[in-house]
Amino acid sequence: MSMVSSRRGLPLVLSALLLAVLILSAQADVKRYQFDIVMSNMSRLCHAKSMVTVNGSYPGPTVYAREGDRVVVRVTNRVEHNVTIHWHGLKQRRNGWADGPAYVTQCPIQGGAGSYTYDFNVTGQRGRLWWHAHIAWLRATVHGAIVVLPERGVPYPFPKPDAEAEIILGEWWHADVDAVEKQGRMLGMAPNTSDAHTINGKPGPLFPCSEKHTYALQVQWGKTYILRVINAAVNDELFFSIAGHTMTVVEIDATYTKPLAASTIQLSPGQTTNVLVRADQRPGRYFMAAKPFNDVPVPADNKAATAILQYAGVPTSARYPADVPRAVDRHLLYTIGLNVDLCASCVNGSHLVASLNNITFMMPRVALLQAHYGGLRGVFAADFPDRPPARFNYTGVPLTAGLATSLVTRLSKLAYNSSVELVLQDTNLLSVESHPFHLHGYNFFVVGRGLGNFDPAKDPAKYNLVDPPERNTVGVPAGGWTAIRFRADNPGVWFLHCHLEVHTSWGLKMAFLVEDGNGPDQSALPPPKDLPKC
Ligand SMILES: *[C@@H]1O[C@H](CO)[C@@H](O)[C@H](O)[C@H]1NC(C)=O
Ligand SMILES: *[C@@H]1O[C@H](CO)[C@@H](O)[C@H](O)[C@H]1NC(C)=O
Ligand SMILES: *[C@@H]1O[C@H](CO)[C@@H](O)[C@H](O)[C@H]1NC(C)=O
Ligand SMILES: *[C@@H]1O[C@H](CO)[C@@H](O)[C@H](O)[C@H]1NC(C)=O
Ligand SMILES: *[C@@H]1O[C@H](CO)[C@@H](O)[C@H](O)[C@H]1NC(C)=O
Ligand SMILES: *[C@@H]1O[C@H](CO)[C@@H](O)[C@H](O)[C@H]1NC(C)=O
Ligand SMILES: *[C@@H]1O[C@H](CO)[C@@H](O)[C@H](O)[C@H]1NC(C)=O
Ligand SMILES: *[C@@H]1O[C@H](CO)[C@@H](O)[C@H](O)[C@H]1NC(C)=O
Ligand SMILES: *[C@@H]1O[C@H](CO)[C@@H](O)[C@H](O)[C@H]1NC(C)=O
Ligand SMILES: [Cu+2]
Repeated sequence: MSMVSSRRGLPLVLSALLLAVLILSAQADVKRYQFDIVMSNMSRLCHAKSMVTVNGSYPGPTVYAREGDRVVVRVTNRVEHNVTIHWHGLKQRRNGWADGPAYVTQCPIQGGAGSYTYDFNVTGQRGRLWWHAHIAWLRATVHGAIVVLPERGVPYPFPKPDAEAEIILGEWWHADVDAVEKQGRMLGMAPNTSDAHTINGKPGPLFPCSEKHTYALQVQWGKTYILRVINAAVNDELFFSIAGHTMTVVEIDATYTKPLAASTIQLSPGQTTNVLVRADQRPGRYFMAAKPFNDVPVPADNKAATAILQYAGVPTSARYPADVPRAVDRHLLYTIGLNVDLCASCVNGSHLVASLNNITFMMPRVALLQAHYGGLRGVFAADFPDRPPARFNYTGVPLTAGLATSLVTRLSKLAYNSSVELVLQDTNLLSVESHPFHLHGYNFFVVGRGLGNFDPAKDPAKYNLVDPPERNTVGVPAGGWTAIRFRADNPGVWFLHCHLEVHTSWGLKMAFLVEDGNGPDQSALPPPKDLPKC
């Protein structure tokens, strides 16, 4: 009897110990941060400027976490501006309360020491993302990186780099960005363009200023670096390259991707790209450069040769296989328009606006998520149309008459766990232009894109449903279309908007209201007690 039990007991104790070790090693940490929103006097680009920052740094502090961790960031607002912070690309499962876009998921954190604690779990994601203010144009100076390391013991699916570095691309105005935005709004025209682009907050030696503010990354010959490139610019899509060096793209928007060698990468505001770079050239100094992509009003011939570089040792079947919805429950087609509406308070009596399906999104005065779960009526209608009101030759000759839109707050209601296909179609209302679209609360699969008008009879046959890129921000080509798919399994109110801030201000945005499911973990969490009020 005792023999038997001791024989059995030993393996039991051992496996219990092993289990404890496993649980301990997999145990999630709580990462706590305090963000103080303060005015900082910065001298850059031959100009001194008082600007809104987190803790006086530009770019702001990096948030580090490991997959599975809980992140708690208490934000205290010590400036006059209202502020919110968005954790760009974090899926915030059932937890829209921590997502951050002002008047969509929360009322702003008000000046004069208002505070709010963003409390969220980083679940099922690893990689590089970023955080930024999500109100007016404040994100110009209020942004920083988020690093989510893989769970302990889980390697990267590419050779381990020797070191890592952040490359944050930004856009700089000598003037106060609030004033720039307000002036544009008052005139009803495009606001002033920026004065410089920056790499890690610095414009570099080519900028005409006697004092040279230049970021330099020290590398050692023979070593491999991972550069986490983030486009934090407000309005500009940017090219990035390093003289004499090839970059290998291994991750986009915190999703591992097939390695791709490139001499130049392009990022839209909101996108993040991780590249491996081997310091294998003759020792010396090489330029890193970011340059804006200038849209032309006709589809450009952008022929570029691309290749796939498959590293030895990288498994061909991905650890995170693409889970692309094959069947589609809801087909959505949204036209993107640049329009002109009447405006009594504007200098010219009219102003530039932008629209999706001819709707210029009107920001509500209370947060949509709060209104939805608080049962507040009259804040929004949940009847955003699935298709444009009229069919026309979207990308034909420029249309310059009949440009009026309707200014309303309409949301599109999606059934829990329905599979959704959204085709974003650029139009030649005023002019074609490329637009980076960002969806909150989700990653999506980019299943197709093309120039001209989307053809529902022919184009779906060309979709990539096998290994499409998975991301949170995608470019719609000028005079073209992009098709994305996602499964609406995260209940709440989620913002969809162009990530060029100038277009967002003009109303190029809408929100999805994803219904709760019936299961125990299929509804939004209750709101936090310190959620700011409007
Ligand atoms: C920001 O400043 C506050 C107050 O000095 C400090 O407690 C906090 O740790 C700082 N946060 C970061 C992320 O550096
Ligand atoms: C920043 O500079 C402005 C004028 O240049 C000055 O009025 C203000 O007091 C300064 N603020 C701080 C915190 O130094
Ligand atoms: C985070 O995870 C913990 C542990 O599973 C859970 O208790 C908590 O409710 C989660 N918080 C959010 C905001 O999802
Ligand atoms: C915008 O640019 C114009 C022309 O350079 C200048 O006069 C104006 O002051 C600028 N606006 C702001 C808000 O800086
Ligand atoms: C508005 O007025 C300005 C100055 O008179 C003019 O340059 C501009 O073209 C006008 N814009 C529109 C959209 O009518
Ligand atoms: C749309 O307009 C373009 C450019 O004017 C033209 O080439 C094309 O044939 C038109 N398409 C249709 C369906 O009318
Ligand atoms: C867009 O809506 C406005 C306002 O309701 C209307 O005047 C205009 O005709 C509509 N345009 C299209 C293309 O449907
Ligand atoms: C969502 O739908 C997919 C496809 O029908 C199904 O496999 C999955 O189990 C559903 N998930 C939930 C939580 O209902
Ligand atoms: C800040 O937000 C509150 C709540 O929405 C609003 O009443 C107030 O006018 C805003 N203040 C500023 C300076 O925009
Ligand atoms: Cu846009």
